[in-house]
Amino acid sequence: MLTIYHVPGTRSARIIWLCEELDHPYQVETIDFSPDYRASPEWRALNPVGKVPAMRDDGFSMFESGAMLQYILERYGDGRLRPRPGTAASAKYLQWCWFAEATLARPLGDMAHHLFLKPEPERIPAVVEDARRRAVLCIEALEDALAKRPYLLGDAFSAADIMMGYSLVLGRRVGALQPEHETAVSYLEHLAERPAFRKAFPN
Ligand SMILES: N[C@@H](CCC(=O)N[C@@H](CS)C(=O)NCC(=O)O)C(=O)O
Repeated sequence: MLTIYHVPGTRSARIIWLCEELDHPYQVETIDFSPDYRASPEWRALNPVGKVPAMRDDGFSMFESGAMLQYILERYGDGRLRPRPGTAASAKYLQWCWFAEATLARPLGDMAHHLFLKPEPERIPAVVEDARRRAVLCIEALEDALAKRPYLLGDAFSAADIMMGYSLVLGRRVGALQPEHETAVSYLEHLAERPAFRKAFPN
């Protein structure tokens, strides 16, 4: 059984969301998000840099939420939720998956670290403001792309929307996503209507 090592509200929600969309069986093991547990040899064996999530399937474990998503689609997707590899649509799909994690979530992570993850004396307000500017640039690029279509790839929901959906949940949490970002906010609200999203983010 595919096991998702989970902390509510974190990137492990992407994997629950995907499994729910695919109706693929999985089990959740909720873990302690404390820095001490994440620094433990037990957790480092699953995620060597002490981050969340990790996943186990078929006798191996892995880290990096985007890689888990691609693996699950390759192995269990039967062509669902992503365009056929090697096509122009697949290029755009990959672009948005990577953009969501590597370009948008990066400054959001910096904001999270300097707003609440680091001990208070180590937080640097200037880092938050710089990261906010970088994140807003990404949100504006996303809004341009979504101006004429409901999902990143057009009319069809894809796993790229799962990658982006979590990044926007984080963006809202750290305050980079603001009500003035009307297109991005209504895209996230639209994603949040999906039953699979509600399973991944029950609160
Ligand atoms: N690129 C990694 C990012 C993992 C990540 O930053 N996870 C967050 C929770 S969503 C975390 O563990 N943060 C704690 C930390 O960075 O110390 C992935 O997609 O799995």
